[in-house]
Amino acid sequence: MTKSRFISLPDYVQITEGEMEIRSEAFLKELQGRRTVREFSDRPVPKNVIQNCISAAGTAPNGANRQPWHFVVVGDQKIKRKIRIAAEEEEKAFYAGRASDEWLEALEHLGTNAEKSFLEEAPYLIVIFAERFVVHEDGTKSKNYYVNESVGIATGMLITAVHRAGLASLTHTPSPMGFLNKILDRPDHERAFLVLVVGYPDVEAKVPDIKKKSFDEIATFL
Ligand code: IYR
Repeated sequence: MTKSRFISLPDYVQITEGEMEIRSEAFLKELQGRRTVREFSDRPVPKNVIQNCISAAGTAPNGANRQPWHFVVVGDQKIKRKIRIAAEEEEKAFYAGRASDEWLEALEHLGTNAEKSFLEEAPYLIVIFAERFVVHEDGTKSKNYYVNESVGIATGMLITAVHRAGLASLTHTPSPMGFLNKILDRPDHERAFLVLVVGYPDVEAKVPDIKKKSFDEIATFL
C-alpha cells in the first residue's frame, strides 16, 4: 500500500490544565452514573441517535485502520423475536450445565438466567460483528489485525456514546453466537462479537448494588 499523505492535526484544540481537570472530573462523574440494565422500556428511541452513537464508535483506534467491524441495528420486532428465541436456546444450555459450576457461581450475585425478554422489549439491538478478513471484489482475502482489541475499543466507545445520549445499554453475550450470522445474514468471515441492547430503562428497572474497584486497586503510578 502506498504511504498516506500526512496532514497537521485537523481538530486538536489545546486546553489549559485547569480546564483538563474540570473536564476529566465531569466525564468521570458522567461515566460513574452508567449502569448496565436488564429491564428496558419499549419506548421508541430516535434512529438518528443510534446512528450518531455508531458513528462515534466507528472513530475508534484500530489495527492498520482496517476498521474491522460491522454494526447491525435490529429494530424489527420479528427479527428481535428470532434472536430472542435462538439466544434463549443457547442460554438454557449454558445455565443447565454448559457453563462450569465455578462460572455459574461467579454470576450468581447478578441474578441472571436464561430468560432474555429484553431482546424483544428494548427498541434496538446493536449486533457488533468483527471482520476477521477483508474480502475483496475478486474474492481474495486480506487479514485484519488486532481484531478483538479494535472491536473491543469500538464497543466501549459505543457504550459510552449511548450513555452520553441519555440511554441505557446491556452488553449481552449469548454463547456461542453463530446463530446471529444466520438470522442477520452476515458472511462467514464476520464473527458476532457482542449484542448491545439499547433503550430507555424500564421505570421499574433495578440494578444490583455493586461497586467498582477503587483507583488504588486498579492502577499504579511508577
Ligand atoms: N451470557 C450469559 C451469561 C453471562 C455471563 C457473564 I461473564 C455475565 O457477566 C453475565 C451473563 C447471559 O447473558 O446470561
